[in-house]
Amino acid sequence: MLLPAIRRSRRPLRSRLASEGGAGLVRVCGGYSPDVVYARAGDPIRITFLREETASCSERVVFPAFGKSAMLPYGTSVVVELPPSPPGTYEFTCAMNMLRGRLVVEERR
Ligand SMILES: [Cu+2]
Repeated sequence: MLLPAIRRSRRPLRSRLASEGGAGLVRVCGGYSPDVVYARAGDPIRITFLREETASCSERVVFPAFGKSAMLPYGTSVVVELPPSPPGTYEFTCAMNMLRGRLVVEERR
């Protein structure tokens, strides 16, 4: 977000910041896309999941560090709200810990 558009980055493609009005959209189909979501430290976090498959593996997403999980009905946007958090990387997974993604909370500048 803060990088000039012309600068090439090897980092994974960024979704919009999950802390900016819930714009972090993660599609769920055989995995999480994107599998890295960014938020700013100290801001409430909203991540929207849209599950585009019926495979039961992905029917629940779990945020272990937050003690939070959510069911993801097929084809329905589900918003997961997490509290403002310190900088760090927080994993999210399916209930079997097979599908994995990361929430990266970045220092405020
Ligand atoms: Cu699974």
